[in-house]
Amino acid sequence: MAKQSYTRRDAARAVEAFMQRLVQRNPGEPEFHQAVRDVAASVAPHILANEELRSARILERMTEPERIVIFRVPWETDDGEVRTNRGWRVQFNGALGAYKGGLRFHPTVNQSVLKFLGFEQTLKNALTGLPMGGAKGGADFDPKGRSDREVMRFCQSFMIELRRHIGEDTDVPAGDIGVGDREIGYLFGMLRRIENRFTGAITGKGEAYSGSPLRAEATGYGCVLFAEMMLTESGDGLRGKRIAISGSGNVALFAAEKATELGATVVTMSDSDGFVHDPDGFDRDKIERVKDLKQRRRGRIEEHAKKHRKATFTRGESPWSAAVECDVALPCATQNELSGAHAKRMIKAGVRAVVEGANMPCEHDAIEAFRAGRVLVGPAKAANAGGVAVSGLERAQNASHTLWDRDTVERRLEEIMRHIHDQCVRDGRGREKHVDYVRGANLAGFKLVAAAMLAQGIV
Ligand code: NDP
Ligand code: 2IT
Repeated sequence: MAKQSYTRRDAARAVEAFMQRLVQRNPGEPEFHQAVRDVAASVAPHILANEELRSARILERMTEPERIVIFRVPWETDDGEVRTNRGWRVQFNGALGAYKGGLRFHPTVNQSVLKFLGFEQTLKNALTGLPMGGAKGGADFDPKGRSDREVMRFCQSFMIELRRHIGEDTDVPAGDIGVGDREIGYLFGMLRRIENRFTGAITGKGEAYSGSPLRAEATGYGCVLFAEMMLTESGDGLRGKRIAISGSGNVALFAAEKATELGATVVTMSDSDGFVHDPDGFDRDKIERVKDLKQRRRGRIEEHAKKHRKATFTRGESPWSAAVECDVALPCATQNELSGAHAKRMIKAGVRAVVEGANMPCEHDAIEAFRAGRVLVGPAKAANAGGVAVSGLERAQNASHTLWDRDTVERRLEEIMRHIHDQCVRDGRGREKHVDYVRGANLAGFKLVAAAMLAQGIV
């Protein structure tokens, strides 16, 4: 007992010293600091107990991206005005395979955001068990309000540079916020034209041109499957539960679809304007209508409330700031959308599990509050790994010039989510029954990347 409390104090000191150096080396990158601190806190005791990891300075090396490419993206509006955006690709860690990770187009994109995402992606990809390194990229471009032609010109200009840095065995991008079917199509079209090759260097492609079945659904479906596994592990399930979801994009929509299919009631969805509360629940029909509204018509979630009598729209709030009553919360919009103060109110309102569909949606204080309140937390790098997992399967299908049927992909997705869940339980179960999925995911992912890095020497 005495030995363990000494180790814990020691670990806390080691984390502080490590973070001080990291913050100094990477000034002005709060999201990156936050993501690293979360992992460092989980893995410090393991590193302290392992001389080989310490002397190889594994955590120092793992938190330094292998490469960052920054480039100019000039393009023309429909009115003939010239615009300049900034593009990035952060190739974070290639120890486990070719770099893999999404592209985000959003005005808030900057180097800190992409480094946090690339770092998280490295551990997430490791957890899938597929041979994929971690990367992330994107641009500070806002597709909102732009015509299809403007988005196409932007994507083409972006790809003219990005193509130098990607390839099916080098780095394989996919979608993320602001990069959906339309953008992937334009990006792939330009890549194919420049390369004069039909390559698998982008995933999330349409099924009409060699994309995998179920890639669109994979992140949301995987997240809900993970939530079901977490609840089942603690003796319950999703059936009959009230689920609050934030966002109404790719992840949120398919999470809502799967949750409903498993017998839960989805009571909220949101976008950056505010949230809709529908106490009757978003059934399959309503979800299809939200899909049409947000994905095809590119409208605002508020419209849904106007069409359904009992549904209400609250501008400027989220399901979390309003502490909507629910059993399970699925934050599926963006980073740091759920604060410590929100978490405390949600606990009072009865939330029992929070499963992250978005990347790092919970602030550090929120995670701490949920932990203290014994609320189960499914961390993003485990819970939303279904998307990149099916991207990995798409890559495999493309490399073997074949396409699998939907059932095969669905079975593989379930197996991979089960594998991730079991690794989290293995490394996250303390002496009590309660599973700390945050620690479990961090530690399991870290061990996999660390082992590959150790084997490959100082590179
Ligand atoms: P989409 O662009 O399809 O949807 C994003 C949704 O979140 C929209 O409803 C959007 O509202 C809302 N949103 C975005 N930014 C903000 C913000 N700053 N404040 C409030 N709401 C916001 O993105 P995805 O669904 O693909 O991604 C959502 C999250 O899931 C991200 O964190 C992403 O990194 C993560 N993720 C995505 C994967 C994928 O396969 N796509 C895989 C794993 C994780 P609005 O319409 O108003 O912009
Ligand atoms: O955050 C993520 O895992 C993604 N945006 C998906 C990345 C991918 O390569 O499919």
